[in-house]
Amino acid sequence: MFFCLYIFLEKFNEQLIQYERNMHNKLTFENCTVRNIVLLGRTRVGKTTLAQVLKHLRYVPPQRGLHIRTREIEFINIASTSLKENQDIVYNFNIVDTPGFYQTIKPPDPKLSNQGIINLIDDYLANDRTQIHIWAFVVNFHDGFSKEDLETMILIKTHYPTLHQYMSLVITQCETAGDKARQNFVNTIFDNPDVRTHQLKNYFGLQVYFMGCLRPETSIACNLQAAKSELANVATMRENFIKLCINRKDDQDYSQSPLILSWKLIQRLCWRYYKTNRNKCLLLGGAILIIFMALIMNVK
Ligand SMILES: Nc1nc2c(ncn2[C@@H]2O[C@H](COP(=O)(O)OP(=O)(O)OP(=O)(O)O)[C@@H](O)[C@H]2O)c(=O)[nH]1
Ligand SMILES: [Mg+2]
Repeated sequence: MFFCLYIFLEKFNEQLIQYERNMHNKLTFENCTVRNIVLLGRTRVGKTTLAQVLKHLRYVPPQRGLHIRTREIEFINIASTSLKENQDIVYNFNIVDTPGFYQTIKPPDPKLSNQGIINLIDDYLANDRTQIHIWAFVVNFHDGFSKEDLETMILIKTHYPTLHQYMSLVITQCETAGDKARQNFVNTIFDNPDVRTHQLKNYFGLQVYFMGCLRPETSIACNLQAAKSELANVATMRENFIKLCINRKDDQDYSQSPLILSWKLIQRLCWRYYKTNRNKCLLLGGAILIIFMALIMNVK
């Protein structure tokens, strides 16, 4: 009896599918496998360039300037079907490009403090998307490992101490660097006494990746030979990073507990209120203290 019902349902579904095909329905949707990736690091290291290269291999950034580029959290959403060989999966990458720490600005422009940037990221985690598959801490090969990079790493580790399973170190501007030079650079970072003291190597549980882009100088000079060599290197590095993203399992995501998020939100709201209503808060604090003292004296 159940078997007959099953056969009947199968046939019914088959006929409906056939009917839908004949209708030439173009408005169909696929399920997406989502990967959320957050880029962090000092200003000017190449976070935005990295996001753009993931989107478009041949991306050429503007020539290097001194001042910040990303002023608030920006989202780059990209999707592709052909990332894993022989598998028809649609991958949807949401790349979260954050403003860089230790900002350098032209004088009249407002500057975000490091704590201000942490607050922006916390707000994003609390309000938008809390499941992050990969956090990428970005450092620039060309600039070397600076004091600000080190302090940014320590700040991130102090503020998000449980991220090590989700954290990768990405070294950008490696399009012309050989394997040996890259490895030396990684050794310089991990041999740094402060990096050792703060046990930062273990914090990058997802290991080290390299990135780069077509250099603006090569593009301006229309140097085809150099462009081909840079592009080949970028393609390999980009592929390795994309493989890291797609090979994460669906349950390998970082989400802060709602309790911690709510507590951080309350702290920030109180702090904001205090900054705008300092006198009221001092009066209120004083009143609470007096009531508290009076209660203790009464109990005695
Ligand atoms: N050749 C080369 N140049 C790069 C690379 N990444 C960044 N740059 C240069 O560095 C500049 C700054 O890069 P951005 O991607 O804007 O840096 P950012 O980390 O997003 O900076 P903020 O938004 O200020 O935090 C770019 O305009 C490029 O000139 C890279 O991989 N290769
Ligand atoms: Mg940027």
